Amino acid sequence: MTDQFQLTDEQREIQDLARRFTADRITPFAAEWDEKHIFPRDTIKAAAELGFAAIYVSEESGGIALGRLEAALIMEAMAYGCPSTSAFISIHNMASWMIDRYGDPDLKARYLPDLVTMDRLASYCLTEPGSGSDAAALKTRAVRDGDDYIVTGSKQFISGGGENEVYVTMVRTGEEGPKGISCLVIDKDMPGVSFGANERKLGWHSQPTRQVTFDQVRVPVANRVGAEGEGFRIAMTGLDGGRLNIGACSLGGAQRCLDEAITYVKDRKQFNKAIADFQATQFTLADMATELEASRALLYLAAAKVTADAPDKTRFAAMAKRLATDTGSAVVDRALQLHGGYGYLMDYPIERFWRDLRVHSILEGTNQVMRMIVGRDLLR
Ligand code: FAD
Ligand code: 2MC
Repeated sequence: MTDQFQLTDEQREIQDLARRFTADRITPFAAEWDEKHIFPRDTIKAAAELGFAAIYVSEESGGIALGRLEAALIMEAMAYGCPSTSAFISIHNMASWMIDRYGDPDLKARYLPDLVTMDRLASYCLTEPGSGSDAAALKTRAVRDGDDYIVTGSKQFISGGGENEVYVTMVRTGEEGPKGISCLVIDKDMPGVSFGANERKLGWHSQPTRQVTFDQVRVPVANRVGAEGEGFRIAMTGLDGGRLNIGACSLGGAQRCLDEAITYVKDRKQFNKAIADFQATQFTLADMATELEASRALLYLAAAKVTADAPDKTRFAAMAKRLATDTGSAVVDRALQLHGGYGYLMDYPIERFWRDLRVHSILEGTNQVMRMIVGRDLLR
């Protein structure tokens, strides 16, 4: 056995830091955020004080310049308390990294200082009402007018919509398809930006989701991230990391429910025995733990590949997201079953995790799209 399969001391320290933050600032409050639909802006800002707003943003830009495995460890730890809040912080990280990685020095200087501290929060805007999985079919148009673009169109399902100050937005500046797409940073307070109602959702209650509409919004050309026509590639490289984090959020949520189930079955008695004494219960727990560890191992490997910019990183990120999110939901579902009727009540945390994790198989690319990415790469 070599150190290849162990976390380093530094990685363990980061994991411990994120776990302590979660135990103090997230876990005790997450049920109330969910029930009352509270957006915990103060807690999110406190995460930034630990560097968690800019985990893989460079040090020159004020980030902590860690790798994707470290990011996954942080997301997994925070999701143990609240997957929705952890995923929200992940999206901010993804958008900030896109500006740092592809933006020019002026753009970085104007946006990143406030993003790394979370004085301003960032959304990622790709999906539109008519284009979800087929993201390259997006229609929001940006027409050049002197030193500005005039942006018109709508983005659907935007996490943080209406609340966040910065919108990293994919727009059409050229031909149909992926090559006609560019990436612009749009501010909440630019004239012509408006928001739909907060969507009423099954889970992810600790953060708002809204449609964002651009009505002839004048955006400086200086707010473009990368060159014209590079927006789709930039959006996709952002998602390589985002998908790892969403998978990590499922792992953290599922681990919490497994731990809750272990405690519960030792305590709960039926037929004059703890239900933990039934072999059916033990086999269920064994499968939950095994499948979770297997998903975790693949996700950590995929994270290492994204950090290393390996040629197969996109395929591995897609495989890991697909497996971790499907497995996470299956583990939580079995934890709910082991709690019997009590698992269905809001008095226990399981139903919240069940609702929160469900969307991870849909967003940041559905799990069918993940299979499409993997299948295409295998057949290339
Ligand atoms: P569709 O693309 O219409 O898909 C419907 C079904 O058809 C799915 O099962 C899909 O897998 C299947 N399907 C489609 N094409 C194929 C195919 N070729 N082969 C097989 N099956 C296929 N987007 C953002 O840009 N930013 C955000 O911040 C954001 N946050 C979100 C938050 C929430 C709570 C939700 C629910 C969504 C969010 N999204 C966001 C949007 C999300 O990424 C999309 O919902 C997702 O990509 C799927 O798009 P769609 O909903 O239009 O479904
Ligand atoms: N990294 C770098 N480049 C990439 C890439 C990646 N991961 N993926 C694609 N590209 C490039 C690709 O190489 C190609 O460039 P070129 O022609 O120069 O080779 C170009 O982008 C177009 O790629 P495809 O030909 O694969 O494009 P296609 O339109 O067939 O489909 C697909 C791509 C289905 C993978 C993409 O549309 C997709 O990921 N759809 C799902 C949308 C999604 O994930 N939405 C998430 C929204 S965010 C969210 O939900 C949040 C909660 C924040």
